[in-house]
Amino acid sequence: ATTRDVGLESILRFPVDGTGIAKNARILLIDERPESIERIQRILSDEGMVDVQIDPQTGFFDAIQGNHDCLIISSNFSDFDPLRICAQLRSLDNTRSLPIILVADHGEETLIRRALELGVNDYVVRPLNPNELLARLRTQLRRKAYHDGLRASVVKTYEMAVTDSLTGLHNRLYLETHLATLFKRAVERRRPLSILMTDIDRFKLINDNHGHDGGDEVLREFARRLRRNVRGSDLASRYGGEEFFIVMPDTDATLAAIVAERIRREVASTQFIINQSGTTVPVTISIGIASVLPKEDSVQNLLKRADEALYGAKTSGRNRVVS
Ligand code: GH3
Ligand code: MG
Ligand code: MG
Ligand code: MG
Repeated sequence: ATTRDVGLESILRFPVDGTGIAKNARILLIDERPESIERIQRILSDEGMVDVQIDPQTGFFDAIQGNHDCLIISSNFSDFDPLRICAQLRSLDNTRSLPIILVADHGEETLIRRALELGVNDYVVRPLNPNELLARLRTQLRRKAYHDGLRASVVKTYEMAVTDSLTGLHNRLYLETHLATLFKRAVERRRPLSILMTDIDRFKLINDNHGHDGGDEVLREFARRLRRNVRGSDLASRYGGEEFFIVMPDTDATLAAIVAERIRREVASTQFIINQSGTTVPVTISIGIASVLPKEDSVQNLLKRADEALYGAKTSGRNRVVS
């Protein structure tokens, strides 16, 4: 299946009807009147966990922790406008999609209209009808669950789109997007930046001798070694086939050559073990380095120089680093 299929499939599978409501919903109730709190708690006793805050400020800070599935808030407090909280919650990333249900008193039409304009999702009017409150709450919980599922699915689809499925490294799409950003930043800040273009030597022979699966295992093991040898701030990616790319911010040509040589030696000095058969495979790599020059004009030039350096490493005998 393609990345697109999988993303779409998980969106379609997500329950949108009434059957998928979690019984463990976490509801936040902000209300200061004891008899109202007690009534709402009784109505919700089967729906999940209800956290109660009687002070609106404290309730606000509780809400922005992002741990709740719905906020139920009373329309009146002795000296506080609850709509201020609602407006703030709508402006914060963590709570932008938190469902809010307002519990209003009879005759508060103006306040209800203001609340809905601010993005409060729904309201109920006292005296509370238990079935109505439950129905409105469940609608909001369902909407929240759907929204959360959709967001998780979008994140997952994105991650798949920028990850190489064989090695788990970033892929070419990710590299090309982020290299442009890192390059621009380096030039603007006059910071060094180097890239390593890495290609496994005679990889066709490895495939020929150990099969395509054996070749795949070599690629995976190479990716693991690569990861071990770069910093968290470096961007390691599989560019395609048996070509890998490492982008190293804040790294000048001298340091890049040291890192490249360390990787080359680590690959050449310890044979790769192909798990299934226990066969050992000697592997060597060639690396071309390019570093951003003062007044570097484009990513394309940088890539071109790395490619030329790699070509130089290949033609001068392989298993070497060329700058
Ligand atoms: P050189 O030293 O000049 O780089 O020689 P080479 O054999 O590595 O050169 P070439 O780039 O021509 O061959 C790369 C081979 O990698 C060809 C292709 O069949 C193989 N290959 C590409 N992608 C994969 C993959 O995902 N898995 C495996 N096992 N092989 C792959
Ligand atoms: Mg080649
Ligand atoms: Mg090769
Ligand atoms: Mg190649």
